[in-house]
Amino acid sequence: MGPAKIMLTQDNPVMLLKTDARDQEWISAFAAAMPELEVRVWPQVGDLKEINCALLWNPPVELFNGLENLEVIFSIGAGVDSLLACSALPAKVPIVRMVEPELTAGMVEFCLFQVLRFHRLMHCYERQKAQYAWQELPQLPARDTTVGVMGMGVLGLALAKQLQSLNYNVIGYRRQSKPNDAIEMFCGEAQVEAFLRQAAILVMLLPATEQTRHIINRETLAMLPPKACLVNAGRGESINEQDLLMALDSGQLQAAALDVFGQEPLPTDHPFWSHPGIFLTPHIASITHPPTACRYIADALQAYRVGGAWPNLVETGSGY
Ligand code: NDP
Ligand code: OXD
Repeated sequence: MGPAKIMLTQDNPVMLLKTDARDQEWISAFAAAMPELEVRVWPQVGDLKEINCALLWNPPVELFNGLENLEVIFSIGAGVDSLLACSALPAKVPIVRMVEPELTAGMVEFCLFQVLRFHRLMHCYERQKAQYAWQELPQLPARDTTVGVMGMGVLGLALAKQLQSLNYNVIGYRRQSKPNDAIEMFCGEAQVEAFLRQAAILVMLLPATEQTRHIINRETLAMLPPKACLVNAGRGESINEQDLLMALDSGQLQAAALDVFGQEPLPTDHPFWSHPGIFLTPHIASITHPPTACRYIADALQAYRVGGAWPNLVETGSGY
C-alpha cells in the first residue's frame, strides 16, 4: 500500500506557487491569510504527492509532472487564456478564476479614466496644446453619452455601475442575459449590431476565446457611431489590429486606448507606438493584489471543505 492520499477536505493544504515574479509578496500574503498553509515555490517542490492545490501564472509544461494529488488550480489572473494554453494542464482538475476586490477596483479605475479622457475630450485638448491652440470644443453631458461595455462579467458589471453613477448612458453586451440585469443588455451575435450602433465609447472587457477572437473587425467597427472611441482592457486578440488602424486612419474611429495586444510585449516596430490616435499602456489596467487574493483563496478553500463546491469555476470546453 502506498502513502495515504492527501486530500483538501481532510488535510492542511499544500500550495504550489508559480507567480508573475512576485513570490515574496505572495508568501507574505498567504502567511497572513492562511498561517496553516504550506507554500512551495516552484521549482522547489519537495514531495510532489503532498501538493493538493496550486496558484499559477504562465506555468511551464513540466510543472504538472507528478502532481497526481492536485485537486484545484487557482489562476493568478482574471484571464485564464494563458493557463488554458498550457498543453500539460490536467484535464480534470478544476480551475478557479481570480475574482478579488482590488483587481476589480483597479480595472474600474483604469476604464473610468479612459472613458473620462474621451468624453471630456482630453485627447483633443492635448493635441491643441501641442499646437498652442486656445479653443473651446463642444461638450456633451454624460447623460447624452452612451458607453457600451462589451463583456459584462465581474469587471464589466462593476465598471457599468460606476459609469451609471456618473450619469453615463450605459449599455452592456454579453453572451446571455441574466435575470435582474440592471443595465440595458444586448446578447450574442444577433444583437451585436444593435449594441455597437449606440456605443459612442466602446469599452472591451472580454476574455480571449475562440468566439471573441477578432470580434472587433472591419465589419463591426463600421457599426460604431462615426467618431466613436474605443478602450480595450480585456485581451488584444479580440481586435483585428489592422482593421483598427484602418478605422482610425479613415476617421471612423476617433481614438483608442489599448492596454492589451495580440503580441505582448508590443514589438517596437508596431505601428500602434507612433499612431497619434492610440494611447497605449503595457497590460497594467489592473493587477491581482496578493493580500486580498489570498483571502479570496482562503474563503474558496473553506467553502470547498464545507460544501464541496468551488466559486468562479472556469467553464472549460465552453468557449473559455
Ligand atoms: P468574466 O468571465 O466575469 O466576464 C467575461 C464576460 O465576457 C461575460 O460577461 C461573458 O458573457 C462575456 N463574453 C465571453 N465570451 C463572449 C462572447 N463570445 N460574446 C459576448 N460576450 C462574451 O471575466 P472578468 O470580467 O473577470 O474579466 C474579463 C477579462 O478581462 C479577463 O478574461 C481578462 O482577459 C481581462 N483582464 C485584463 C486585465 C488587464 O490588466 N488588462 C486584468 C484583469 C482581467 P456572459 O456574462 O454571458 O457569460
Ligand atoms: C489578466 C490579469 O487577466 O492580470 O490580465 O488578471
